Amino acid sequence: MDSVQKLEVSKEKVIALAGNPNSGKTSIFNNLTGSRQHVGNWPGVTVEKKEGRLTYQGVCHKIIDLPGTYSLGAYSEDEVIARDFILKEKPDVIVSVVDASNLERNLYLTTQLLEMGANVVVALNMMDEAKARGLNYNVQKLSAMLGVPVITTVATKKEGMDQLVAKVIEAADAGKGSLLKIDYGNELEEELGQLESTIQNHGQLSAEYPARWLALKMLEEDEHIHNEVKGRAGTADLVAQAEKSAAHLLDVIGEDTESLVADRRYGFITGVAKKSVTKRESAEQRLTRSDKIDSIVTSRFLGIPIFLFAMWAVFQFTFTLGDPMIGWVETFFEWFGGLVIAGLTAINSSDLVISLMVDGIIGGVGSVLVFIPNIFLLFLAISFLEDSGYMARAAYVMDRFMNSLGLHGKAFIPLLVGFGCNVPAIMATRTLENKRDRMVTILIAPLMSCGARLPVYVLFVGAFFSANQGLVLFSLYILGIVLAVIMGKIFKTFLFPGEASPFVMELPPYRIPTLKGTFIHMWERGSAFLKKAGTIIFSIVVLIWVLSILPWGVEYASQESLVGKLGSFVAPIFAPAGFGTWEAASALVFGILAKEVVVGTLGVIYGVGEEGLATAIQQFWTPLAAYSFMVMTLIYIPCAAVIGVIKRETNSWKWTGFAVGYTLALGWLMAVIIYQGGRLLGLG
Ligand code: BGO
Repeated sequence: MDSVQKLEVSKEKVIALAGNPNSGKTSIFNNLTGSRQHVGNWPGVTVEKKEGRLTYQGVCHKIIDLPGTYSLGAYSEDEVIARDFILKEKPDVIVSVVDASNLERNLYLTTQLLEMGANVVVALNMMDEAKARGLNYNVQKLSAMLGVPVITTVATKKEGMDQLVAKVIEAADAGKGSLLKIDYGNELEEELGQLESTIQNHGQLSAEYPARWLALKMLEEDEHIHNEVKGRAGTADLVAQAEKSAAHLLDVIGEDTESLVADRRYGFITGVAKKSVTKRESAEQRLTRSDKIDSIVTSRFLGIPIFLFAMWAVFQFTFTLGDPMIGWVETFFEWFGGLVIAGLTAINSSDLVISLMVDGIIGGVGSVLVFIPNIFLLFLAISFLEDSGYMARAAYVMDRFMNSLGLHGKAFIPLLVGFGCNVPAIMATRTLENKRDRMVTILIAPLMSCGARLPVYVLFVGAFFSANQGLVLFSLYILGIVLAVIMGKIFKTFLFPGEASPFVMELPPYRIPTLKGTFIHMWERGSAFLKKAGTIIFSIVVLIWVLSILPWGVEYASQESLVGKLGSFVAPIFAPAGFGTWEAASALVFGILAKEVVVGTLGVIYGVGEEGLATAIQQFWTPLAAYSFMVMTLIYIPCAAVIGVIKRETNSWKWTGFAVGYTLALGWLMAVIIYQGGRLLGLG
């Protein structure tokens, strides 16, 4: 008997109850412990500490009632007690008592527990109240999104108690919980990642605290944690790094990290609530400002039209403001070209050097740089939409649409990133846990029209479709999205079948973006293009120039030059698509190195001259052929950097080769269909 009792005592698990005041925590505590309660104080303070015992299948467990709190910051004694107990005593299970009639407010504490990596079981209490208020729960979804068991209870009627106890013991036996990772946005995540690695180098700290949680608290400048870390030996580097990061974030975001974290956490919670609870509308139900806007922006019928309108408005903005700026940059390069010729002639430079400078470098790099204003304006508009909170809604709307096709909705976030550049888009697929969903998204991401394709569009749209610039550009971006969805469906059905895993789309509250923040985000994206123009594109146009003057003695950039011969060899393939000239073919071949180079190559071959590149291409393309050429540029073979990142992320040459092959075939097919179809309709 004695030995049995000893065995039972050694198995005793510690179960803590956490929850907001009035969530029904005491009622659940009483139900679980019956009369076996002990009331005392938490050490060193006058806050009441209640402990009790629960016997389940002959095994006794200790139940601790934590003080009722809304959060686990360090603002009140109650919060500090609850937090310290979780961190230091590491209870086997925490029952997060949630008032189901007030899910969003209550989940704030739950998400904090999950971010600490606690082993949580949610008691979704007051289900009777929730029902009376017309709330309908999808408990399975809620549980899948939080990644922990959720048991519905009505504590006053002892409903759900047996299931709760069984689940709690099961969780206690299973051991550690899973760590919830809320996405705190690029800037914060970057700083968080760096701080996390530094923490991991401090063995003692990372053994005591979850590294990501500690990093977050340090960035939030949580005084309690700050002092705790500061008090340890050898943490000066960590403290200094955290202070520097927090100051940097304050500068970039324009608000303190704590508010940003709270916003994002509520964004996550709003996403969870939106998917797991439906409300029977009642007139008194108060809608917050964001809810009111969302009721229109994410509505079933208006969501997609509003998204399309927003995209159209972005392109209209890009052109209306960008057009005059192109003129200024062109004038600058004409002037600069003239200056270089005059300078080089004055110092008796050879014709070859003048040609390299004027035809090669200024013609090639200059013809790409001309479109920098459009690229920056596009990124300005996208940054504005992102910072305002709209992009998250666009992803939410598309999530529903993608889900209806059996695709993973979260895939749309990386795809939206692809509007800037496909490289980070493919890297962003790491947020998809399921390998199959991830592969599908990697394969379709290159179909999203990145900023590097923009110079090609702006050149051709300006030359051939001046009356409907925004609309034509819009059609190309939409074509990219539509093809991505169609190909995604095909890949998902035939190559990577399987159920989509559940996920939460964060919906942060709407806000008016700050001018500084929007410009910083625009600069972060746009400056990469400037850098690229000065390095990669510069090198490639010099290479193309060399190929244009060889073999020695040939007429510059003629069909007999090496570039001409290469283009002529490939050109027949493109004849059915309407652009079977050697110039177009070599532009596409070199465009594989970087998409802007399509324009750069044309710049080198035609020269920017006095009449400009746009006038030059008007002689060789018809509007229909120009459109099919733009479609080809959009779809065919991802650029070298994207091919590289696909290889790295898929770790497979087979799938990298597949991405190259299918985009080439699809691009060619679409261009031919558009060109031949257009001709049949008498368009060219
Ligand atoms: C009073 N359903 C309903 N409807 N009520 C519940 C439930 C539930 O599932 N669970 C708890 N309550 P605590 P904290 C009260 O005390 O356990 C009720 O702070 C009253 N008291 O009965 O104390 C519970 O420990 C007079 O209500 O929560 C209690 O987390 C009139 O929610 C309240 C009406 O529960 C808070 C209610 C004198």
